[in-house]
Amino acid sequence: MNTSTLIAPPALVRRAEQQDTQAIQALDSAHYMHPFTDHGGLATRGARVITRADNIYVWDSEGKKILDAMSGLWCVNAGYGRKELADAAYQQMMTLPFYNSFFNTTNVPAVQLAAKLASLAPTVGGRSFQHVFFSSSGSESNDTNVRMVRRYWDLLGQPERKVIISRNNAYHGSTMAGASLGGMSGMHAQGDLPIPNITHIEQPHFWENALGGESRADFGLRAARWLEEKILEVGAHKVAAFIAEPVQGAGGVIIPPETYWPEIQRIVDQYGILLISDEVICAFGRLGHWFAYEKFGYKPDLVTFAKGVTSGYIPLGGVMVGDRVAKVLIEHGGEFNHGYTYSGHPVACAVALANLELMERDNLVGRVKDDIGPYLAEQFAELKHHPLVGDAETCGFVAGLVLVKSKALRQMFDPDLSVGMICRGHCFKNGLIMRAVGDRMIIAPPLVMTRAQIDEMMVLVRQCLDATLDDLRTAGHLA
Ligand code: PXG
Repeated sequence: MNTSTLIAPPALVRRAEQQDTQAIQALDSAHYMHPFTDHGGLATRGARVITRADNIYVWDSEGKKILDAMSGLWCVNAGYGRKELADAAYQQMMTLPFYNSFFNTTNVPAVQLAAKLASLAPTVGGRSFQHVFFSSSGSESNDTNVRMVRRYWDLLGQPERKVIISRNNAYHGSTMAGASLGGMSGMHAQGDLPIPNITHIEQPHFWENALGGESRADFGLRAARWLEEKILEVGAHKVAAFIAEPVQGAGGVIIPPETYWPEIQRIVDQYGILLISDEVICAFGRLGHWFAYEKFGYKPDLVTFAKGVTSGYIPLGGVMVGDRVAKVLIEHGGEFNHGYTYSGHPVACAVALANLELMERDNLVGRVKDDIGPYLAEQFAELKHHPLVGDAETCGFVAGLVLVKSKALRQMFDPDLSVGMICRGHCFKNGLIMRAVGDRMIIAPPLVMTRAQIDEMMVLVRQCLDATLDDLRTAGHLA
């Protein structure tokens, strides 16, 4: 059947909510290959069709209202329906919808955004960020990092420094370099990854990797020293950089112990290697700071950003280039043979400027730090009393809880039971979007959320946990 005759695409865009859901699903599975999706399975199940959004809610094609506790995909920091961002895009499109930044050319929004980001990035330990390289996504930005780091060491006469160390269960994107830097075994298994000269150490995941009786502080130091062991194993003279997320996002909201980052800083300083902070999720208020390295007090050389810079309204990413790298590239580099058609896209940059202005005006970063962040932490901590919850942690406006079979024995469920997916199913049914990563349930809500909306979300979270518990008891998996 040629399903494209069912609905003409322009009509689909104009009147999505009045369309027959099944017809949209048929057209979807006939033509649209989704990211990270079992396409055969999706064709059988049919995709959920999201048609509109406002504030912290999205609606599907059946008219169901859903509280989006994942901010789209960790990105809609300013919430949905912000007219200021639509106006900025409209005005920029009418003025200059596109021009490139190659061949000695620039455009005003890109210049203004670079300067704005430089002013927002705090100087730590005398290191500042005066330069920005733009891309359109987190993955592209990490490809830029690989190119930049290797160029840096080449220019310094140390071309043998090629190895970039990352961590298992990290997420750094889905391009060849991004997926290789990432530590997702499922991604490495497809397409001969990682590419050469990328290697991984274990993640600082207290629940999974701490020894019996080990304190968080001791575990944090031990986990950081895995980096030192790897540097010595590879040979310090061959190591170019270490890349890490301040708090792992896609890996399941893994919050490192407080001792972790200071020890990582000691190690990268001792061996002179570059430090890349991948803040695609953690920057722009997510952890209560414009940039997350400030929260943990470490001193990166390069910072990856994307998502929240435009609150996801339009694709934009980039790399904040610290003085140490910028100086070498600018003063000794000549032409850097790297860049994208859409580097410094004027419309994306104009939307980012409007987004940052709005975030400043509404104090979205400050309220995560001092108001709704601490409030979410209090509410989430209460979940530790729930029989299914082994641990519940927050950091700014991300939170994760682990579903366990026995708290006393620190015993997890059999992965084949897919307990996280059972819980996620109840979330959707109850009108809540929460992600499941294995048996970790995670949230990263829009930063505009009110305390009353946090209460509303917590009611839904508890209902989903209770329903999951009922299912497990009924099926005889719990006493
Ligand atoms: N780095 C980090 C830390 C990310 O979280 C990327 C890079 C790649 O960004 P782009 O824009 O190329 O997607 C990300 C993206 C999930 C999920 O399942 C998370 C991301 C992307 C898709 C799914 O939690 N993060």
